[in-house]
Amino acid sequence: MVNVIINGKEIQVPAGSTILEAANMLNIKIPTLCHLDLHDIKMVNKAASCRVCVVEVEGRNTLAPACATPVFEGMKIKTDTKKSVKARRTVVELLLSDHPKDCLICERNTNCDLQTLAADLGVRQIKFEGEMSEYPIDKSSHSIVRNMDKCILCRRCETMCNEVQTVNVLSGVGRGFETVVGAAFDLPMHETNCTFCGQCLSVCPTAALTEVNNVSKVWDALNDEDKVVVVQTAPAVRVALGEEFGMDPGSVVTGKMVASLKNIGFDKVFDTDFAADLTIMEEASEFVHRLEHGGKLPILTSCCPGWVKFFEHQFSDMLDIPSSCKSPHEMFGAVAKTYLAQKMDIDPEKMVVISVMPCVAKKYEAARPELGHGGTKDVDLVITTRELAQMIREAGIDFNTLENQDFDNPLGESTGASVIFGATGGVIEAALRTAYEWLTKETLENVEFEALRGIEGTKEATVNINGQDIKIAVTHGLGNARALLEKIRAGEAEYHAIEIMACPGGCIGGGGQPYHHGNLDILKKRIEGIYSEDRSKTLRKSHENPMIKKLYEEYLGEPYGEKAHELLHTHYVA
Ligand code: HC1
Ligand code: SF4
Repeated sequence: MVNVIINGKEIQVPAGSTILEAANMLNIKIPTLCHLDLHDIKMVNKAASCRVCVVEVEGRNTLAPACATPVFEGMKIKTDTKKSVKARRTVVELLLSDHPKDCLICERNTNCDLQTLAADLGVRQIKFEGEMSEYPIDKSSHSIVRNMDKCILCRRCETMCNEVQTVNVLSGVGRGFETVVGAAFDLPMHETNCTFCGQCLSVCPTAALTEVNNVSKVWDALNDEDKVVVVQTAPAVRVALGEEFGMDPGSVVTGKMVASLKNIGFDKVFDTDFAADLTIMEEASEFVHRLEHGGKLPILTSCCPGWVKFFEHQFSDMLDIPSSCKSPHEMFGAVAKTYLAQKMDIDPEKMVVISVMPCVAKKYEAARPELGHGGTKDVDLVITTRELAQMIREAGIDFNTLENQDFDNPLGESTGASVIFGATGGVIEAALRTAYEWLTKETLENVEFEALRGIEGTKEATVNINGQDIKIAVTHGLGNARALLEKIRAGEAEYHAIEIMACPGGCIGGGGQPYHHGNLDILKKRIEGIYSEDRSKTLRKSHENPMIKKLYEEYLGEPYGEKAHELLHTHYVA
């Protein structure tokens, strides 16, 4: 341990700690901008590029960046001197000299780390004006907008993409004033290996990386009298949307969310959870089929489009192991435009299916050409949790005082198994609840597979089914997924089934969720919200959903049968 004194207060800290870490232990706030320490997912942005966190150290002539300066025995630090505060303000003023001044119309207005810092430091004038960078905005993809004029070169996105996700799309290109963060050869995003996981934009402090905003297109559909506009909401949205309206992370706002969508004017408000139950019917059937017929194992879950794109690029030699199931929201679209359209007696061409998702990759997924039927797309438009919050605000709805409302039927009924899709481990737990009963013909009394839960990077469990040990793995974050898949490719690990989600924490940590600003406790609270919603349900196994049973009876026939294959399954492309 090392003894240091910060602003006159003594503290002992582990050797090797930075000044910033020591100050945090004393609850002394040193402002930061590029720094980001997401301990739980082992991401620390060490760029030390912005110099906002400078402090004075006794015996040193120059200011020291707190995030990158290790403490030493007897070190005396002052974080609040006139010199350090003035230097921080100058750093921000210099950043603003080459930053657009369009805060009022910016995507991140009121939610931007640079804006907050400028306000906190009392920046009241644009002191330095000179050359401004002007880069074309990259709107090439369905998911992500890249606006390098707003980039402050903090490198958080690079660290996230390269070290956590191991996709290696983003890096610093050029030198000096010409430096930008982008893909090799300045390729537009849609031509790169980007998975559209959106984790880069969830850590971007400004609007340099944002989602493609579809809000005005959704309003257009709602205002088109010829269209029947059907909306579905993903499991993870209900435990995060409340944050946009000042509620605690993890608050379960399912009823208010439904009420807000009905107020906005959607013709039908349905639940992706219904389709998650449907996915379990298909995926558990596929698993049982592979198990009983010597099929390829392990089976990999396929509901996460970021993960799907990752394995298509990086593991193209293993495309026969992921489940062929479409993701739940795509299954929903396929069922809505066939079964539901018939039931409502409307032309599927007049139906617009909108998905509210915690994810930006779902936007790209919806545009995949094979995810449609008879020339019409399963899902027409995807908006994120943040975009839904924007719509609620635009409509002038007082979210907090809304009375709870229920989803419409027949595609609004769901079980606890479906809601846990939103947290890492939930998809495989839901599949096990069903596969266990199908294989053993016995009732599963304890439906909670604790070993598969939690924020740990990779989890494992062995479940004995009919005397056979079924080995399960769960991983989240693409770097963890890569490590696991490489072991399988090398024959060093064997499993029967694996769940993989691209985003840390699973969908609750999706790139379209309310910004966590570096506080991963928020993700843990959302996970708690997910499991509390599961516990509150009477039915907790997908195969018990009465509306799902009815769908098979009235329309689909057998799970994993011919009609189901036609509508609910897909294929992958290298
Ligand atoms: Fe997800 Fe899924 S769980 S992928 O994270 O399988 O986005 O919430 O909607 O489709 O159900 C996302 C969440 C979501 C699908 C489901
Ligand atoms: Fe990398 Fe994901 Fe961002 Fe694409 S979306 S650049 S894969 S972090």
